[in-house]
Amino acid sequence: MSTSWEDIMSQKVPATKQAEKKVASSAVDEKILFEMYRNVYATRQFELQCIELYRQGLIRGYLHLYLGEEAVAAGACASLEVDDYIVSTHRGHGHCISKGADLKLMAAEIMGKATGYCGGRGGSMHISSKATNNLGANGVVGAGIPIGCGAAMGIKVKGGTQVVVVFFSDGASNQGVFGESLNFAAVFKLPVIFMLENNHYAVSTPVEFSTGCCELSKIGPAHGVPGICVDGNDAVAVYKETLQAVERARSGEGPTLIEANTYRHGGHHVNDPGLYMDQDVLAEWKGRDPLHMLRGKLAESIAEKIEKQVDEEIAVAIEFAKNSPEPSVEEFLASIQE
Ligand SMILES: Cc1ncc(C[n+]2csc(CCOP(=O)(O)OP(=O)(O)O)c2C)c(N)n1
Ligand SMILES: [Mg+2]
Repeated sequence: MSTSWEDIMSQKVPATKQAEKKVASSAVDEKILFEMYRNVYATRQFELQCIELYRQGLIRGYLHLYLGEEAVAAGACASLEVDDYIVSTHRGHGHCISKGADLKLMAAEIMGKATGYCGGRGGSMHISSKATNNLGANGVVGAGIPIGCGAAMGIKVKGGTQVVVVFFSDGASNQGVFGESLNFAAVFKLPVIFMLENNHYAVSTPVEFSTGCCELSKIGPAHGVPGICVDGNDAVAVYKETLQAVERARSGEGPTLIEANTYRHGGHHVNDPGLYMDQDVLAEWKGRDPLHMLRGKLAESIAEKIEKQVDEEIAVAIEFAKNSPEPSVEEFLASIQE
């Protein structure tokens, strides 16, 4: 690679030019590769730190980890412009980070501090951010799917050019609202991409135990929505497929369903040891770790620079969160009266 990490990341390319460049080249631009690796690595390290904070009692409530699935969010978000929208899930840290979240505000929110994205009142499962057009995580399985369609309808009504990526998993695909949303999006040719993160489990239930048609991408065509299946552990593959779907949506051709096949690296949440998971299958998936797969595409020196920068950013974010105040009762009462 001829150019350095700093050279590439300091280039200021207007958003429209970036879009042209992404579509024009079939080989993945270095800047996109670096951005994806930054986000995969940041999500991995951020969550490993969150586990430590949880064990110290500094994070309360549920903590659903995205470990093993990081390439889906990183690949999908790399195909988006800053003003495109995403809708996240209860397993949403990777979505937030890949859409450009400020790690300080994320850490503070997860630790329930007043300086967090939602004033510390939402925690891990409810982060949203106007600054990055992240319409938010959702504790209700499947509820983000129609929210994404609503946002896409809003864009269409206003004559905008943005698109919406809705993240959800295999369990959510069995909610009735998924079929309704596919149909609605197809009828109105909405600029929405349904990103189905098939991690093969809904809590402890394997997808084969709950689903008649386990080739989940096939659910799309039944509703008039193209369905594509991609290796969700390969960030580059996810990026390329999403980019095509984004172009389709922007040009008014309507929605796409992408089934990204991936696997959790552990149980459903931080306190679930996941002993019901077949340990041989888990080992196979870990052997195809999305972080290692992407790192292998980068020069060692560049990967190390990205990692050093991210490690420092995470350390600063956690210090910020630890030193931030708890939300006050007065502020809380004032906000609900607004
Ligand atoms: C409507 C609803 N039903 C049940 C639950 C309890 N619940 C929380 S997460 C989860 C599993 C979701 O599985 P999936 O959609 O595959 O997402 P994943 O955890 O794999 O990311 C369930 C059943 C819920 N939060 N909302
Ligand atoms: Mg699942």
